[in-house]
Amino acid sequence: MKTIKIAIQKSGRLNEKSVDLLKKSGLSFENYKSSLISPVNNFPLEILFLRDDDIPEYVQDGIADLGIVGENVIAEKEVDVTYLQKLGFGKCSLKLAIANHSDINVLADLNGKSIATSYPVILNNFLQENNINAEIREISGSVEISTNLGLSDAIFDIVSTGGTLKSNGLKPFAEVMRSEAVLIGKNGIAKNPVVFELLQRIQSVLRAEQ
Ligand code: PRT
Ligand code: ZN
Repeated sequence: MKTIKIAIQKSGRLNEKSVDLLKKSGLSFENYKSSLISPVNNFPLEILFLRDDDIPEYVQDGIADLGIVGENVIAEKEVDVTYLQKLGFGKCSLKLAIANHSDINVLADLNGKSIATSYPVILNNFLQENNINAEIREISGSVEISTNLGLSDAIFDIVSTGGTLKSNGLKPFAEVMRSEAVLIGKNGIAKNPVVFELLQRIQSVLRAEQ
């Protein structure tokens, strides 16, 4: 039988907890050093270490059978994959935020304004659902400083503690989506006996941690 591949984040906020979860599920492997693929020594599985942005498409296209990634990234890529399990870590929220002294008070005030974000697809869907006509400025990082620099009237970004917003003179304005890390699979993979066994183990780790 073909070895099942699971894609996890190579480095960043989800790497350590993804590795921990798989290790607690009884899998023995080396965490990412320089090799992008690690075989699991005691289970018919290979771990692929990727940028989180690439994981949804790799799973949709079947290059990986499974993946661990934030719901925000899945929503942004608009992929067709199967949700297998919420994992309870990487929790955050995607929010619109404005400057403390902003004259924006209600959603409709965003009409004609510009919003900076790294999540243009999620933002565009939200604006369309709410009949708001605003300009989306896509930037790849440090979204929080764009308002101070006069590049945008509002931002749309991930918030967890809210500390980054605060230290940049911004305040949350509206929550658009909540997110946490999830286990996804390519469509149809849940029937695979190796995947079934792994899912059982993951679920018993999650139950024990509750
Ligand atoms: O290199 P790679 O592309 O793989 O990683 P990345 O830099 O794109 O992502 P990374 O590692 O920063 O985050 C991975 C995932 O963690 C995200 O896609 C979210 O699902 C989840 N997550 C949870 C977060 C946060 N919490 C978070 N706080 N992702 C980012 N942040 C950032 C946010 O962008 C903002 O700049 O932290 C800042 C805000 O934090 P607070 O606590 O000040 O509000
Ligand atoms: Zn990323």
